[in-house]
Amino acid sequence: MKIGIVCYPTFGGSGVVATELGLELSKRGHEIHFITYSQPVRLELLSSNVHFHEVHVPEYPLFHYQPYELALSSKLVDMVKLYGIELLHVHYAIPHAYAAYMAQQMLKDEGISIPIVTTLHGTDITLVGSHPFYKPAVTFSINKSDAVTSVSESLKKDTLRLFDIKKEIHVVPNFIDLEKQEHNFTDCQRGMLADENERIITHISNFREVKRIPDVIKIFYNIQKELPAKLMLVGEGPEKEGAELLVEELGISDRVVFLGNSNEIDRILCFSDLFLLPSKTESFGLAALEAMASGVPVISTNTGGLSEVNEDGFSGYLSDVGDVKDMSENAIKILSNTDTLNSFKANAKAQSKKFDLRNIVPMYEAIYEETLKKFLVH
Ligand code: GMT
Repeated sequence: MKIGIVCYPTFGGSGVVATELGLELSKRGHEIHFITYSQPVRLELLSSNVHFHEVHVPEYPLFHYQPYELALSSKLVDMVKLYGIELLHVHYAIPHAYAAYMAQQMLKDEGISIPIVTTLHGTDITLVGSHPFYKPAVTFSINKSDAVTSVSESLKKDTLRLFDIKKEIHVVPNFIDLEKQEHNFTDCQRGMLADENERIITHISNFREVKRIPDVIKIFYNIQKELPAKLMLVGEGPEKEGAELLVEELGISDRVVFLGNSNEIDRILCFSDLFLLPSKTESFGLAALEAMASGVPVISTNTGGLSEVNEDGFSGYLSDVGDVKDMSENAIKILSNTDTLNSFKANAKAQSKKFDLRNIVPMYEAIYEETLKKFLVH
């Protein structure tokens, strides 16, 4: 099948999922065309089955806002015609589902039919999409998609609660390539960042307010009072400056390392003992799954889809949003005894197996086939 994938090319979870999905589909014989404004960060290897088409938005002084969705829909039309793309899979409703619908209508005018599969990732629904400024356009684009998927049951419920949706929503959870994980980094080189007796705690995100970075730091502050530990903060975003100030204020600068954005997440997780994700909202929590696949237990909140990923008392613990005390106590419970830590590490790995890409990617393939079949009949 020739599939066009539209996504954000950044370090955000939706872009990562879209890229890993495209790469796996290409291995399974499909021809994949990534169409976005720059090369997705995890798209390192281009092969004869994987193409990347950049969307340019020409600067024009008259435009106060550059019209990306216009440029994207035009690019989609051109690429569908040039490469004979049979289906568009758009990740993140805003503005991708909207632009894809426009492309679909333009192509229809030229006698070309192409179905759209839209995957909802979370913030396009829970934070941005439901804002009154966007809601009518988001509702319209979801309802006009030929198939709709969401990354968790919780996100499906939120979508149905917040929007007037007439389409069936298929839940297809995010996934992880466990085989790739197995082969990566047997030599973790943890000595480069921490002493032998120190526990390594990690947080990875885009440092937006929703990630509750001050909670990450406060939980770590409580942990390091009880046992020797280091905190690795991975990512960049608006909350980073405040985080640096809080770390200094608490007098723990020598125990906190800011690593910035990284393409070496596997390497960092390889030497981590515990992952912190105290988010205010999280439709799935791909970062938590990536941690678990590396055998790192997760201390998270119980918001959104996190309880579908992290099993309380098994792969880690879940607490209410903002309950720093409970999250700190749970973290210390796991970290203070090596046997307990090792059994949580093994459990985390076992839990991640539920999300092996070999089980999940065929779910997308089945949706593509079903959608194409229905679409061609009409
Ligand atoms: O969490 C973010 O800020 C990034 C965001 C995105 O759209 O890239 O992540 C969302 O999609 C991920 C992939 O499906 C999910 O794992 C994240 O839970 C979800 N984020 C939120 O719901 C806040």
